Amino acid sequence: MATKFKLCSFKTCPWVHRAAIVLQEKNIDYEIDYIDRDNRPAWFLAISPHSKVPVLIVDDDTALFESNAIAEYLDEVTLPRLHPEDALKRAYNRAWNDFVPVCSKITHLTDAKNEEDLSKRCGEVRIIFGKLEKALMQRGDGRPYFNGAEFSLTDASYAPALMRFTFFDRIHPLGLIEEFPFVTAWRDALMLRPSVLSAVVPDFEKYWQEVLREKGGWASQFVPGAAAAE
Ligand SMILES: N[C@@H](CCC(=O)N[C@@H](CS)C(=O)NCC(=O)O)C(=O)O
Repeated sequence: MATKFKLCSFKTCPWVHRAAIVLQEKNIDYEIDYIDRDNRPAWFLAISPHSKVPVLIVDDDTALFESNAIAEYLDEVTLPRLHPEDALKRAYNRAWNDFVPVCSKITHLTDAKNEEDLSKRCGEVRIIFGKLEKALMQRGDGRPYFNGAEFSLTDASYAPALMRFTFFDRIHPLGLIEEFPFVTAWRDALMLRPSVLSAVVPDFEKYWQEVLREKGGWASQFVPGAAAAE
């Protein structure tokens, strides 16, 4: 049995962020190993079937991959439970956790090739926010989190994308999330949650900006201090 869980990571990965939020919510002592994305070590490739992070090394025999499986496992073995007790609510939360991969459309706003492409991508994000708004309105349990007062695995699932959206929105205001008051309030609560803030590298917003600037794509012009694109 490993003495500590080890989370294999890239610094900006939202899926790692999700797993790290769950570790932090449960006060689990863990190590984080940031590996080189462009030169993934052989030991990592041997334990990650699709060569992706996160991987959680649980013990000498077992490494878990897929952020959702990691989150579910941690929730089963360590209190406090972050899934609702009620079976139907739990299933509903799991359904929304399965929906979270669409959030790559949110995090990839940074890949916009020009104004027109950004506007098309914003249209896709608007559809996602519309679906989340409806779910948040229907849940009827009050704010601030997905299920109401209690932070859940579903909050951990969406916080990474909503944080990265917020970073983008701060350097290039889109006026988009404001169309969805429930999503805005949810995002605001998640952006204040200590686990969400501390499950990333220190000064993460600056680091995220630096990565965007270094990528040198069209959207990098919005990073403070960057030269405007032609
Ligand atoms: N479904 C996976 C997605 C993980 C994922 O896409 N990780 C990215 C980093 S953010 C990755 O490792 N990409 C490397 C690659 O695609 O080669 C999960 O939830 O863990």
